Amino acid sequence: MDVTEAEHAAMHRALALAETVRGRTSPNPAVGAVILDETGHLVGEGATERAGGRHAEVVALQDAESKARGGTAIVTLEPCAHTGRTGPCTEALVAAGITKVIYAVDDPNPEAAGGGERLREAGVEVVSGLEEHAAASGALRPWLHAVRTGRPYVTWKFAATLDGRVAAADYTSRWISSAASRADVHNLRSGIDAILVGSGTVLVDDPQLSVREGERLAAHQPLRVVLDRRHRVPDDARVLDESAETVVLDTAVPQFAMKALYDRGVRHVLLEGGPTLAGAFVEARCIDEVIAYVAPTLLGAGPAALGDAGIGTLADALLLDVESVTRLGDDIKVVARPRWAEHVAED
Ligand code: AOF
Ligand code: ZN
Repeated sequence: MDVTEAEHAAMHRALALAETVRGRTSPNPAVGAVILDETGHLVGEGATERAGGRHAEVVALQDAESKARGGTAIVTLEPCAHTGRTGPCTEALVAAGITKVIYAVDDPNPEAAGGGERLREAGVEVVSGLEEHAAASGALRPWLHAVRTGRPYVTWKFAATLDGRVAAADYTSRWISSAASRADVHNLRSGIDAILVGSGTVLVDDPQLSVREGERLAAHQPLRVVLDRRHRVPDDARVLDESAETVVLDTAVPQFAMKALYDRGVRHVLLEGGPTLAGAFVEARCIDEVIAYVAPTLLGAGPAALGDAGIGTLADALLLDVESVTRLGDDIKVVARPRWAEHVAED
């Protein structure tokens, strides 16, 4: 691959820029872009704005102003060639005098694809596939999944004891996980589109499901979603307070809920509880990623993290591939993916 050290570093910067807008761009992808001038100096950078706003390339070009002329654009996703809510980025790049474009992942969206080819036709040197794995398994992952499957990417998160329980026999559950794990969950929530719980969790825990920065509410709040088929959620539930937007769906069928959320522009869902709902999602194969916070505690009684998922015998056990294992305070964080899930990164 014909790529300099400065260009490679610029791609790492573009990946980091994309991370900063996770959860804030849906239904559009979280993309990062960097402009290097003719001599390889960074002169502009940007990330996707909220849906309907500027694409990453345009933000970076405007940041670079006239210094973009003769320069190189480094983008995590193939520049779009279409006029959607904004004009084609390919034309903006050409008009700014960019002579080389390096991008990580081909755009799978049929409406916007073909940008690489269009740029070559305009005489621009194009390199694709740089850091493709990192980009496809990073900030772009939920969006790529949603484009391919037509439903949001679902991360199921739970905190359990070493013997797999999410509450004690009397249903007390605060706090099983360490302060470090809880801070990590807030960080996770700050980068997703929607948090999903069942009415059982609302009735038992009365969670607010908001994102806090210290004592204060964070500026970006994911949509709160409650599945409440039997209309059990009381009017004074904290999940219905003013801290964020909430939708209550009167279905218990994961596929219907996922379709409704997709239609609202949601591309990444964090499934937070409880065990019955998680069981239904596993049974419906609607889980793409599992994040477990395991505390060095034993309870011996109390509900298990996962309720009945229709698995009756060991041969039918759901197998996961472990992506990472980290220590957070005294807890262990495991990130794993069901074998059935699309392995975007290995494609
Ligand atoms: C973005 N940000 O940085 C890039 C995108 O509806 P539009 O006009 O905003 O177009 C959205 C499509 O553009 C999106 O689905 C993707 O295929 C392409 N690229 N989109 O929001 C960006 N580079
Ligand atoms: Zn674009």
